[in-house]
Order: sequence, then structure tokens, then C-alpha cells
Amino acid sequence: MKEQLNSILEDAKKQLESAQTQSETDEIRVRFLGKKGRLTEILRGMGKLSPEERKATGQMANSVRDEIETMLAERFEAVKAAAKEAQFRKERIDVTEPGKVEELGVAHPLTITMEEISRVFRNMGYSIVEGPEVETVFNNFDALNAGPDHPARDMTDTFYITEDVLLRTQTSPVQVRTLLKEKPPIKVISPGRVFRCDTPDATHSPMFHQVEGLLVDEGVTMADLKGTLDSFAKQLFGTSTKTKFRPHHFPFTEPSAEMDVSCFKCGGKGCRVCKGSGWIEILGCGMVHPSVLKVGGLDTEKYTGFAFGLGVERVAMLKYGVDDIRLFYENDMRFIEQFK
Ligand code: 2U9
Repeated sequence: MKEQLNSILEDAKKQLESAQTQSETDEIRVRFLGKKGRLTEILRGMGKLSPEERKATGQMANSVRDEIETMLAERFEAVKAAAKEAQFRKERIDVTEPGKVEELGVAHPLTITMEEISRVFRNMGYSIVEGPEVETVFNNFDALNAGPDHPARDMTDTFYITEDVLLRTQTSPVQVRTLLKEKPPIKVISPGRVFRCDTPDATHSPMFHQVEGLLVDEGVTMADLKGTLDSFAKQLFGTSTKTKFRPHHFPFTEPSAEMDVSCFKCGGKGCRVCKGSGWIEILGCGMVHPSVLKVGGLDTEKYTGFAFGLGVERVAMLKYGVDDIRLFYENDMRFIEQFK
């Protein structure tokens, strides 16, 4: 029996040495110490022994059981630690690895310019209004005092969709909508895309961007117009910028003018940007024609207003020294990224 117990101990030792998992260790426990385990069988057979033999064998069997239990516990802990280690190794994260850099886009130069212009007027209390690019002939022409015989209505300048529907040639129809909807005081700017049937070249594009403005209230005068636009020019081009107003003609304003700014490149001395004149034409403006105010149902004895319009591409080309308008629409990142 002694030999049997020794061989049980040896076998248990050997089997445990090769156990790799917690369940394998459990199986070994059952095989040796379980109800039908090898050691249990021995203990059960001890009844047949003499009292002296039983005592000695019992003591030995107990110490074999204790030893197996200790070995089981040790092996169990060892394989558990190994399993944890393997899991850690598998889930390892290298926190020193550099992060993935997401490429950020940049704002388009036209967006930058349009936002700069809008910001100046927003700071002067103007609201931004937007409207559809597909408009009625009424909102785009009739309401703006450009009657049926006006040259701007010519098929060659305008993209007509039907006889009464077109792609807006200016953003003024947005302001016509405002006049029809709201009561004075009205103080709005309308930035957006406009369309004209032009052949593309370095200075023309069939689609370009405008910012137009409209202010209507009691007692608005040409002095308000000049003060507002002079302040705008100084905020956009620098405080030393001078402005001058030259008479012009638009159907929707009377009187009408064009505003020039002193050249921000040479300060007025004359250079390539201002073509030697020292002045750069920047926008058109005027006092809103009474016929236009009447579209909004306004009493023209009580209310007056001024309006202005400027081309965003023109301002961006002057500010950034871009000599071909088509560069704005090609989306060549080498061009766009220069305005970050
Ligand atoms: C309403 C009444 C009047 C808007 C105005 C201009 C003068 C103007 C041009 C600038 C360069 C268009 O992009 S451009 O070719 N625009 O000169 N626009 S006054 O007048 C309005 C607008 C709305 C109800």
C-alpha cells in the first residue's frame, strides 16, 4: 500500500507538471482526490487492514493527500497567473505609439472673404438673410425697377428656366422678399451665389458671389450710406483707407454711385493693383428707388433707404493678388491652402 501511495504521489506530481490550464488542474484533482479518485479508493480499502497497519497507512495517506492538495493549489495559481499574463500580452496597447493625425480642411478664400465682409456688417447691426438661387422674374427684375425693356433682362445675360423663372443674377431678390415680409426698420445683408450668362475668362465666371445690403427706415439719407460704407472700407482694408463716390446708374437706386477705395497696396501713389490711378472700384450703391420701396407697400414720404452690392470674387482677387477668377473654382489644394 505504501508503494501504491508513493506511486499516486509521483503520478500526481507528473500530471500536474504538464497541466496547462485551470480546467486541466481540476481534472487532476478529480482523478486523485475525487469520490472515485485513486487516493479515495485507497482510503476506502483501509478497512481490511490491521489496526497498526491502518494507523501507519492512514498517516501516510493523509500526508500524500496534503501534498497533492498543496501541489494542486500551487499549480492552479501558476496556470491562473500564466493565463492572465497571456491575456495582458494579447491586449497590450502601446501608449507611446503616436496618434493618427486627421487631415483638416481649410476655409476657401471666397468663404474667408465673404465671412470677413459679413462680420463687418454684423458688427454694425445687420442681419444676414438668404434665399433661393432659382427665382421669379418678378423678384429678380420687376420688383427692382428693371422693367420688361431693361437691357439686364436680355436672354444673353440671364439664365432663364422658363419665361417667369430664372437663376438669380444678383442677391437683391432676397431683399425684395424681406421688403414684402417685414416692416422697417430693415437692416439686412444677403451673401450668396449669383448667375450670369458669361463666357469664362480671367475676370468673368457664369457663377460668382455677391454680398448686397439694404437699410430702410425713417429719415435715412445719402450721408448714412456714405458713413456706413466708409466705415466698412476702413474695417476691411485698414483704417487709413480713403473712399470716394462717383455717380453711376442702377435701375433700383436713385441717386446711384460707385465707391472707390484708396489703393491698399500703394496707399494711393499708383501701382499695378490700382492700374496707376491710386483708386480701386469696390462696390455699387445708392438710395433705394421709390418704385422699389412701393413694392414693399411702404409710404415713400415716410421711409427712405440705401442699398449696396459688391462682388466677393473681385474683393478676394484684389486682397490676395489673384489674377484669374477661375482659380477659385478649380479646387486645387495647392491654391486653396495658401489662404489658411
Ligand atoms: C433692393 C434694392 C436695391 C443693391 C445694389 C448694387 C448697387 C451694385 C453690383 C456690385 C458688383 C453687382 O456683383 S456686382 O456686379 N451691385 O452695384 N447693388 S445697389 O440694391 C438693391 C438691392 C435690393 C430691394
